[in-house]
Amino acid sequence: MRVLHTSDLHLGSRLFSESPVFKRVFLESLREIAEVATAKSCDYLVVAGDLFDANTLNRLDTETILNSIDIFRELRRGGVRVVVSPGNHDYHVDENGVLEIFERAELLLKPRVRVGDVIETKPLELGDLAFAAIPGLKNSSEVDYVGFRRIRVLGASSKPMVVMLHSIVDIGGARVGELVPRLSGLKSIAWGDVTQLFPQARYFALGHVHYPVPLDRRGQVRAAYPGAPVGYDSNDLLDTFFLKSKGFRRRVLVVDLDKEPPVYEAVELSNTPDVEYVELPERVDPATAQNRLAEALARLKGRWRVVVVSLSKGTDSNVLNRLRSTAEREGAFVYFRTRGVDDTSPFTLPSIVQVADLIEGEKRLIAQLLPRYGLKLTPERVQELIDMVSRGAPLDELVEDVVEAVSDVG
Ligand SMILES: [Mn+2]
Repeated sequence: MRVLHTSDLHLGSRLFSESPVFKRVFLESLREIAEVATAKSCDYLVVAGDLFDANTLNRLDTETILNSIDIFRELRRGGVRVVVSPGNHDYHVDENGVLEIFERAELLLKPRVRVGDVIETKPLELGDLAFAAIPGLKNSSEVDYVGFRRIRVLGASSKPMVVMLHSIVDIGGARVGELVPRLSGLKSIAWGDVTQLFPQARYFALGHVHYPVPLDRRGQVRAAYPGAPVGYDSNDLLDTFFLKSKGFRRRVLVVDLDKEPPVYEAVELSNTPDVEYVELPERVDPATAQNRLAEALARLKGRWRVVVVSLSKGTDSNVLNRLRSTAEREGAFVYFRTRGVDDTSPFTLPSIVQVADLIEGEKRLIAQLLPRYGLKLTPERVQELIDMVSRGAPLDELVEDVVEAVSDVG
């Protein structure tokens, strides 16, 4: 049995949304991954979370939906079965999100998972294998579920198991935070905890970490992160640049599960961004900036040429406009990062204290705004409604509550 393991495709991501051309890179990379699965005679395409960037259809564009349907249908016709577990971006609490729609249309298979006081996970038997999933959750709370033993594996299966896990896991005692500095200091799942939970696991197909771990091109593994094919923010683009400087491209893993321990081969993708990085000095003049961009563009090969430009806060907007139009003319994409503003890692979560401050600040702001709109609601009630939206509460329930709240005004 051979599986193609990928994760974090983030289809429908807004990363390149301003560019009608670059928007397509997510789908093109999915197409290439499907081709690799077929070319390498994989029985399964395993996506360990965040296949989609959002969890409901209305937050994804039609092109993304239609093209993904086409690609999954081709895979099915070719005899490759697609098994997907939810990540923190596409997990839907009521199990009626985009993954469930694709599942119902028989375009993908999804091991059953229910999140309540405990996470109940039911392995899905397919052929000679069983697939189990632990989803990625908001604020990485799946780490606590595992740590506090609040996971229940339902139904016994004697088949070798692929455990699809969307979280930060310290593989074999190696702390991911030490391997990927941007993740250091974040809570993670202990290796001993997952191996104890899933004693019959042959392979842990991990997702959530966008950087490939291990980096070697082939070897024996019990658990691995293939990394994101494209990523979803400029930090991922910088990681792509960093990987290139070490001689690596973004990749998927072909894992042979008949071997014990499994043997993997990293297949590098060509239909993903080739990235260069340029740091512009303070008060840079337009000519110098343009030269630096031209040099970077000349170093880029391939179809998706991306330059990440780091600049200081006060950089003249004329400079930005010129760089943007130069890149566009060249069929490339330029991504600006402002020093001192965009440096923070997207993985850094604010501490609980900061979150409490945010909620207080939000309440004060709402209190100031409400009279302006002639509304007599309490700020707390508005916050409840905001919470309902962010929890993804069903629309009819939401509308009902809003109507009720507004009619309270009298
Ligand atoms: Mn994720």
